Amino acid sequence: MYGWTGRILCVNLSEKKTSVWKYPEEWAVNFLGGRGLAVRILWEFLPKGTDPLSPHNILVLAAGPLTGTSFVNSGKLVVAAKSPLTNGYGDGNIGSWVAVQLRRAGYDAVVIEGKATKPSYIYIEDNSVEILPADDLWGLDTWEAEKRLKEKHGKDSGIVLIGPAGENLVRYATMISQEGRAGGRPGIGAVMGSKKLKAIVVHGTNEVKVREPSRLKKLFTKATMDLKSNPQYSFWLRQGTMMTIEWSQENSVLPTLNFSEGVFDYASNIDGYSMEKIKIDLRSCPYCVMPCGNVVKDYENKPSELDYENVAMLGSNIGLPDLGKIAVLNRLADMYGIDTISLGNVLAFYTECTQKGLIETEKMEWGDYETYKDLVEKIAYRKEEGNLLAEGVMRVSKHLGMNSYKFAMHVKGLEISAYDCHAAPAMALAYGTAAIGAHHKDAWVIAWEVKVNRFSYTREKAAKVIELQNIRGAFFESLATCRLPWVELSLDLKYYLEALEAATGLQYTLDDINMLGERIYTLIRAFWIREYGNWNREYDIPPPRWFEDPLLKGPLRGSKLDTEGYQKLLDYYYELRGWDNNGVPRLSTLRKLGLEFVEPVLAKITSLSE
Ligand code: PTT
Ligand code: SF4
Repeated sequence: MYGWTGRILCVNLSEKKTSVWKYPEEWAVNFLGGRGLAVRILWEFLPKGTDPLSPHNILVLAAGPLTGTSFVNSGKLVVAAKSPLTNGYGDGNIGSWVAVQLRRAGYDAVVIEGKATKPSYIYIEDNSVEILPADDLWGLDTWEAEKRLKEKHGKDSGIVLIGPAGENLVRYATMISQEGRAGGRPGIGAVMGSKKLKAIVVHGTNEVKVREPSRLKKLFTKATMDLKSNPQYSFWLRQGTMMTIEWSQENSVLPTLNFSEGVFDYASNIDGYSMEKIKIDLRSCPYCVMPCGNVVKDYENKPSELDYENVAMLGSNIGLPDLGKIAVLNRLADMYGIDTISLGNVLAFYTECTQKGLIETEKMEWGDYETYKDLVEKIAYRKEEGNLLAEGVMRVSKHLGMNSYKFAMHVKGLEISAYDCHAAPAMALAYGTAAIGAHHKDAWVIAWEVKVNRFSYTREKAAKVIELQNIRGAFFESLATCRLPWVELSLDLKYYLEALEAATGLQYTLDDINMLGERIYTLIRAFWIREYGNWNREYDIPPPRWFEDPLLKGPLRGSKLDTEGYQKLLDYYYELRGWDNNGVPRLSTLRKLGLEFVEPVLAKITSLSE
């Protein structure tokens, strides 16, 4: 086998045992790596109904066939587990040297189960794997702990780790790497914390074996030249994802005051140009040729790495108009290891609840920086009201009851990322049907939707969501490389197919990629159904706010989603996916995609249509 190492490292923390598993070649060919491999592993080995915070949950770190080959922007890794936030499939994609080092060490993935008796970390150096004590690291923030691990194991170590939020089982705790890379929105950091696992440190000394090394090198050079000659390249280096603030404001999709509006009066204070004024550095994931890690000096004169999502969720969505202060909240989130998107949702939801008198506490004002800063710490340490807020919007809303569910902005328990959908039905569908709950990574259809008719509910829109989910949510997540060269600088998909062929010797066509998407999406859907049991289409519907409370400001004032229209979109979506009208995959679809092994499990839970 070329491209893949064919080996998965298995670590059982309870038994303090490690082993190497040579996984079936068919898994590599049909699921590629990253997300595809992760869900295949979870389906096979995670006992149905596992409590996500119990030792039985399985944590998967999965690279892809191009990782570590130095192909453009290939230093990415998927981290997955059953999510403590959603109780369904959860993952994230993190840029980290762990991705590269893991493959150099000879593994495509690491699978971690069990629970250590005391704080520990895993140290991997090629075939040598140790479970080491982490008592002196437990309690430290991610920056300090990573610094100490580097002092001990060398600067070039790949390290992913958690902060106090993961240790304290905040349900939206993430993994952090390199101080500003975060991955695993649906609480993958809490899964690590529940296993008393502070960090994973990796060193590899081998080269990843590819079929045609010189062809891959040539492709890398050509792709780099293509990217660098794109007219947008220099502006990308200036602003990266931060350019999206201006775009979102212009298109009335900038999440504002808990997703009640799509425009923010102070958008220009927090956009890419304001960011450029306080920018001090530019960082990147490994092997990146178009770096986008904009580091700014924050309000407390410390470095903080900003992205669009962080700024929109901790800025306009909580009514905070000062980029330096937003950067402080963002830095704290990185140091504690909390997902910024969920955090921005929780803070906004809490503010609105106090304003509506649903919580017996002083009424909060939008943009109240000091209180927000205080709350971030309370959440990380589960202190006072932070203990409830650490549960995430869905559980806080269930706890408070009344009408709070109407403005609790999540799908399946995962808080919504930074695009308002009052006037974007396809994007609402993308959130409704994304693989992990409301995240934009699978289908960022909004860029296309604002150019076509924003208010229509057509079959074409459902088809576009699926097309993007298959390419972004399945192909890129399973290659595990960064998708931004394709999204932002139009790098042709054919490069990736050629690179795959040069690495593995296998020819994948665009049709194969589409099929891969159908297979991975359908298996992920089966996983949700298996874990939920009582599946129904209600789980695929975004919160009532977008259907009931129209926009009050901006050029699209008065807009809201149409309930019937959305149901129609969902019908089209299910039909095109080959799922029944409850969103359950049909037998014929399972068979077409080679997912027959799913059949007996689902058949015990629900009736399967032909
Ligand atoms: C991703 C989500 C995003 S998506 C952002 S900003 W974005 C937030 N970043 C956070 C952060 O930072 N700190 C923190 N404590 N929490 C954060 N939560 C949010 O997490 C990220 C980039 C970005 S920046 C994007 S769009 C692209 N995402 C990719 C993806 O998902 N897949 C892929 N194949 N390539 C991608 N390339 C881009 O990567 P999650 P990163 Mg991320 C500080 O983690 O769980 O997937 O959620 O990985 O290395 O930080 O790179 O405007
Ligand atoms: Fe990482 Fe940004 Fe480069 Fe993608 S474009 S690899 S997210 S630095």
